[in-house]
Amino acid sequence: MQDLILYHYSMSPFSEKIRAMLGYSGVPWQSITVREMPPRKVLSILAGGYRKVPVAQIGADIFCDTRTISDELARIGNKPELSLANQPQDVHDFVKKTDLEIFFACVLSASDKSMLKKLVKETSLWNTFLFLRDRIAMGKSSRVRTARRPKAKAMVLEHMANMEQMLTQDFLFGDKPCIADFSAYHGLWFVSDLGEKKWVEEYPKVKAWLARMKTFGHGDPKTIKDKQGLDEAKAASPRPTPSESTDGLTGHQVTVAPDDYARDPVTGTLVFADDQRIIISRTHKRVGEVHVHFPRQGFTLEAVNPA
Ligand SMILES: N[C@@H](CCC(=O)N[C@@H](CS)C(=O)NCC(=O)O)C(=O)O
Repeated sequence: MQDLILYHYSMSPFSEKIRAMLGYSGVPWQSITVREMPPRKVLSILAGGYRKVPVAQIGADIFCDTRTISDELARIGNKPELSLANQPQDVHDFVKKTDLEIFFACVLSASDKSMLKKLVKETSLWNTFLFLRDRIAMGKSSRVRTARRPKAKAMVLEHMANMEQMLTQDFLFGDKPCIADFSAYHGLWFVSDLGEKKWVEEYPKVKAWLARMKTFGHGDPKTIKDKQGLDEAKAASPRPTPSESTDGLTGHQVTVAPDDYARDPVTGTLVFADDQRIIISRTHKRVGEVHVHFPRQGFTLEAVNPA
């Protein structure tokens, strides 16, 4: 089996969530850095216009959203605690809130002039202008209601206070980490590391937990070029689907899109859908056929030409 390829960029919190899971699981990986905003040619070939990051690839299977990527890491690394599917309801509730409401609160409250300066330093002034323009446009088409900055900061502090109560053991739901720890980690990483906010100082257990999460590192990725990712997809065939798909749209042209923000649709032929996963087949002359995987929850699935 080919090593997993992660398409990501350094300042992306959801990418950091997966990088930390890769460190924790010890799954070998290859790294392809993408721009902070579209156009991202390699991802438009492989994932057909899905515009969120990160995206992962194993051969001719492409995984969109950190939920499908973490399912793969759980399977390959034999770490079932990384899959949401194996978790009790309280973990589901925590992850849902943390990956959306709290993520936005972290980003809004910690993004300031010094963060923009970092982006200018890491990329360029022009890139930073394009980034801001892109995110403003993305915000306009978003269906997520976000808090204003002072409220966002209050939400982050309340979240930390809640975590401080939860941390009676080394990790949020026990003595070893699970998907909830990684969901909580990436937002606070953004606030504390990129945003350099000292808010965690008031919460000693959260501070110690954050340090513990960082010890997982990112593993030892091999940096490769876009071309290698595309060549790997071309050389492989999509793996068999998990079971027979019984969804009525199977075999039809469909669009799949996130239902919250960055809702750009991806078109393909539905090959599998159940209550956990959607898989569509897409063909591109550069790579041949690929299967693109999405979580079922949080995505719309529609026929292209409904009867
Ligand atoms: N639900 C998605 C969220 C991913 C997400 O929002 N990623 C951010 C970067 S951290 C993004 O894609 N922003 C827009 C972009 O980079 O084009 C997941 O779990 O992967």
